[in-house]
Amino acid sequence: MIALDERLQLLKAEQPERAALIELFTALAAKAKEVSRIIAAGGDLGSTIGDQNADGDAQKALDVMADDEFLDAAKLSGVVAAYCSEEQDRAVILDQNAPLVIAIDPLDGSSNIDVNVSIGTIISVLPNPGGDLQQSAMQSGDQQLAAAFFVYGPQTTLYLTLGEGTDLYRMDPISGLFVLIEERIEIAEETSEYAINASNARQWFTPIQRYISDLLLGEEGPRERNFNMRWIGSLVADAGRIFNRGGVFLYPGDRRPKYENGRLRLIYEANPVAFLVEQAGGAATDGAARILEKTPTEIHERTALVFGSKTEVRWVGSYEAETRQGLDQSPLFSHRNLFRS
Ligand code: AFP
Repeated sequence: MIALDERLQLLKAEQPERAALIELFTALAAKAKEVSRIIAAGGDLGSTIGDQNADGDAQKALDVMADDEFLDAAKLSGVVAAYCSEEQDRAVILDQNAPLVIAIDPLDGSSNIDVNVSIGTIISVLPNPGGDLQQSAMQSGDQQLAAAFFVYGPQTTLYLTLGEGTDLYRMDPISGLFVLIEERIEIAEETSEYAINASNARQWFTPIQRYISDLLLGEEGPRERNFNMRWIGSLVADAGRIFNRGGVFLYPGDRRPKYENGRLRLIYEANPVAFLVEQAGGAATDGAARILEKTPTEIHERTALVFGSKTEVRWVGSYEAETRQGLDQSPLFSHRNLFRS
């Protein structure tokens, strides 16, 4: 099985115009290997350091360390104009004339650091649009040139797309090399497994409450089959499972203050995951609209996020459509919905 570095060098020879992207992912993968080994060694990585990120989330030691490492990788690559991170209030400007902009969640799943649950790094790569680089990440997800996430778990894995399918690599624990495991992954179109933080049920808006309620009715309900639930609390771990065996992930907006647009960030979480998922034949929306068509206005803006098996994402959209059309009040729709004939 071919190693990532070898595959990237072959691509560089075939498509020299993508040399910058290849330089960047070569540097990022090298750093991810270091971060993976730091995590595996344990230690007091989950302690809060007294600071907060732009959105007021307490920063953990590993959040800051991972951010330092990946910022260093961006600098070393020599191809990044601006570095936009969950851990940085504003974009870090590196080189006005460099071709790429990176948006990153350096350490996703911080609340799982101390309990040995999979965590990860999520990366979006955009073209440098020129002008004010503080605005350079304000591009729709369809403009992405590449997206990736690393999962630091029992295995360290990498899901990567350069726009021609999503490939899965696994890091060899001895050599530290990322080796190609599966090329052009395809996410199952159908699923009977959903992922949502059910403790927020009382906070959900009507469409999600109705959608989940119908799943819980199982074979006695309108879906006429039973469903299973998984929720890891690490986006990258739930996403990796969905790539592997299908499923639908939901982090909807809800009634809690600051959660009207959910918890996840558009630029460095939803957009890269959506690009990877669509490249694998899945779908990603905010419940109704396609994620990759949304135009960001602020680096840390949030979005509701529903992604995974295409058919199930469409089911969620049908419940949203009923509410928009006021049909969810009709007794006719108490046991079926637009998606069912
Ligand atoms: P942390 O990085 O603060 O742990 O948040 C992780 C995350 O952004 C995402 O990875 C999870 O899917 C989601 O939050 C879990 O959110 P809840 O803790 O509200 O379930």
